[in-house]
Amino acid sequence: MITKNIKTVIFITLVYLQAFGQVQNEPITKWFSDAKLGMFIHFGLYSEPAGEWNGQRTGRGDYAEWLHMQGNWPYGIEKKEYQKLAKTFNPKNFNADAWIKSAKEAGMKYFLITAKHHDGFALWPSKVCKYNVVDATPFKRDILGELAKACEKYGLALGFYYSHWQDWEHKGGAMPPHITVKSETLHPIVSDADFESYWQEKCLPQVKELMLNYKPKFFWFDTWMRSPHITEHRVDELIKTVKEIDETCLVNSRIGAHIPGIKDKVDYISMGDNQVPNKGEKKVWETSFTSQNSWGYHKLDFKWKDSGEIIKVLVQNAAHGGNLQLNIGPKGDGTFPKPNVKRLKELSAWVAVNGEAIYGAEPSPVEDPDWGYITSKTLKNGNTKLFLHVLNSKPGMEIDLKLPYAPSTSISPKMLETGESLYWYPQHKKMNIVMPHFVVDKNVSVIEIVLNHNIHERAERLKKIEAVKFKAK
Ligand code: FHN
Repeated sequence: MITKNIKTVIFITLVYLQAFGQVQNEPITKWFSDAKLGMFIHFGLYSEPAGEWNGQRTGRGDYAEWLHMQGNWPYGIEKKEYQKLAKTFNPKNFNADAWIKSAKEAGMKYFLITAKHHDGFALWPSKVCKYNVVDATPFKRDILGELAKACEKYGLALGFYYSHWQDWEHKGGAMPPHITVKSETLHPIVSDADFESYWQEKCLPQVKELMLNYKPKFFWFDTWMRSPHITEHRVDELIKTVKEIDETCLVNSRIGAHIPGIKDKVDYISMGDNQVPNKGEKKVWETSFTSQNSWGYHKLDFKWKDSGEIIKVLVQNAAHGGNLQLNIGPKGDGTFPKPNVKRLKELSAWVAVNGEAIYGAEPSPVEDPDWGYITSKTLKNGNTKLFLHVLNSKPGMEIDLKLPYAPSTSISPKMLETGESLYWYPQHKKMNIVMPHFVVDKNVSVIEIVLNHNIHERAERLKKIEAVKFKAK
């Protein structure tokens, strides 16, 4: 009887919330914009040769995942030769649980993997094409299936990168947009009829298969320049394929980066590779950021970014309303390269004490200061908490926080990590704050300030007053 009553109360509450908009109004992108940090993985046949072919480094751009086209530069590797990699692809130490656990520990809220990259090879047992991990390799395990289970276990949202434009396996898939050697064009553009056959026979059915088999929360499609094949009609068709199965599954803007108005068609915006903008977008957005120069693991690429740089990009994006998707290229045996293991641990240490300043945070109406970035949160009582992310802090250094109005003297800034209260003094429309004498974090130290009002509302009001004054003049 009691259980029945509880069920009825829950049902009525849900109906009420639906009817009055609280559930309905929550955008489908809310989880994504709250998340702020995700893991991106480039893993495939190219992970074993890792940027080297017959003792030679990959040409141009140093992208290990481009080996098929950039090994034996500029000619690329013959299809038959490249595809032989499948016969020995056997990442024996691949452990989905370990990957997702380390993403979780590093503070990542979602996980994105190359289900199919440009080489056309699928990391799941696709019924659409035998060029996949179960049918074509000795490994014979459903990598995506294992990862999907681990994501569920650790509570991470799962997403798939799917190369819908470039596909070097299917005869109709788009080929690299270049190159003329001794007046011969290496990859003549595929005809629209051939591309259409790829689109109908492989791309759309595989995306459907991914949707039905693994129920991803988002897709990351990849174009980065004008393409005659990726027309508005095809973009609409692809979006429809996803949304017909789950309308809450998110789709990114690089599904058709060159199409005018693309941002209005999609759920979130993907920046260019490693692009960290100085201001936000109207929609939620993300930067995909490499750990090395290459996306896939490259054994000769030593340009590893340090964790300080990664954390700075994380806070810069958060302050502008965007996410950071940190890319990792696992090695051919299925393990993460040592520099990644180290950086994930460092990231984990930073978010463990400063996560509050990132997750679910919003930009503040204060413009970027010269010492770092600012995020904000609205507290339950409507007041604002500001988080000041101070880069490269020095002992006793003074920073100033410019406010849209004179600061109230009851404000008390504190270090988020240690709880130390900081000395500060008001000036006209600004607070001067003195940093601790012991540096809290050499990369990004965070100060929290609880305001006794809502800064967004106040800034809005002031803007309106200014506008009225301006009109009156
Ligand atoms: O060509 C790909 C590249 O290999 C990688 O996947 C990146 C990720 O953003 N996207 C393309 C280049 O922009």
